Amino acid sequence: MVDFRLTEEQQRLRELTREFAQREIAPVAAELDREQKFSQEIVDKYFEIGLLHSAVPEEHGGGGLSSLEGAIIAEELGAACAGVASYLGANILGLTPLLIGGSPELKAELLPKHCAGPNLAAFCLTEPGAGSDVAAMRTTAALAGDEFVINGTKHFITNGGVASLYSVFANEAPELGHKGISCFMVPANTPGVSHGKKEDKMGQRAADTREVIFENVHVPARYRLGKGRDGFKIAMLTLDDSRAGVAAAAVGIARASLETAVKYAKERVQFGKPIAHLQGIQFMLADMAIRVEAARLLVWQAANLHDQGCRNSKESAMAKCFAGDTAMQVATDAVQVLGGYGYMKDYPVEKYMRDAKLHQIYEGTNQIQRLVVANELLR
Ligand code: COS
Repeated sequence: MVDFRLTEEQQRLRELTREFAQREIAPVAAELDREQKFSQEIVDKYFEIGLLHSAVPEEHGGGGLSSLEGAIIAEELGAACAGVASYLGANILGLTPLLIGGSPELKAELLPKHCAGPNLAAFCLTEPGAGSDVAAMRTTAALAGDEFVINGTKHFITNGGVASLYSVFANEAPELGHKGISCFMVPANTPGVSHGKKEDKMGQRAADTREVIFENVHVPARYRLGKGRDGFKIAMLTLDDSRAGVAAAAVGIARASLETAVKYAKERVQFGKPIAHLQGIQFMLADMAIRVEAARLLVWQAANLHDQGCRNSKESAMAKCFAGDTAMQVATDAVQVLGGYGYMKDYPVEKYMRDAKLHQIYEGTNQIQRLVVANELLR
């Protein structure tokens, strides 16, 4: 049976998040964007309503929510401010490798402490010379007694300067390419960890995006996840999971763009009547609405598959690609519906358009998503 209805509990979760996002995030979104300001206050309040660590199982101090529920939340956050959605979501992204590959002992050591407060994690995969090509990473890890020593630089790291815990990918045997990569949990206060300057971004400016530098960083050998040298797979499994959430935030941008355009079209009078009466505008609004619904269905399918324990590489790549492209298209169309006003900062749609662009780039470019889909088709 296919049932697209949310349970009463899920509907309440959506209402709770929407109410929170519209009260605490939307009113400050323009300011955070303008000032390129990260707001810890929002993190604190999001923690207080119990959603910050929502994807972590309850036994480890988290909310125990499913991927589908994570997608419901992410859409609401994305509709309020994609930059904030990005940094709240990056906490879950940073913790997912630990959830996938951590031993029960390591989870028990790190997760309850992290989840007890408004703490953020960060996912340190990308490097200056290793974006789409993960296996080209140059960060190394060397075993020394009962510790690993990590050296290297990660960049474009969301929460880079504000996280207290990093999941860090490093190669133990560079000559083996992706087969040498391991993933390590690294507390931010470990000696040798530092970060670079905050990146000055086109959009999603509320998120703290930086280089994170590891210079002779010693971590206990037990902080290595999985069996070791299986970090590439941990990264791919993490991205399979996280892409649905990122896609959901993109749906949020698209939905907010559509809502703004509909409201404006009903109010804006030209040629003696609201422009909503013009078929040229109506067709644009209809196409925008069709794309939003289709994107949400792909997101829910990808998240639902994950919740059923099925591999969802293809479906999460499809969702991420389609939702990212949808956010860009629908935000651009919203600017067009608002005309000259849409291009001004007095209305939120120019921000939606700038924020949407990143959804075609991060968490794997949309070209990489198409590659993943094609690989699955041609396997
Ligand atoms: N789940 C489990 N295993 C996976 C997997 C997945 N989703 N995808 C690939 N693998 C495995 C493969 O089965 C293969 O295993 P073996 O070595 O045992 O044969 C291994 O990983 C290598 O796979 P592949 O040859 O497909 O890797 P490529 O180097 O060709 O890269 C892409 C694959 C391009 C898809 C990958 O590097 C990628 O997703 N890049 C984008 C990274 C990204 O999203 N960066 C954004 C930063 S995070 S914000």
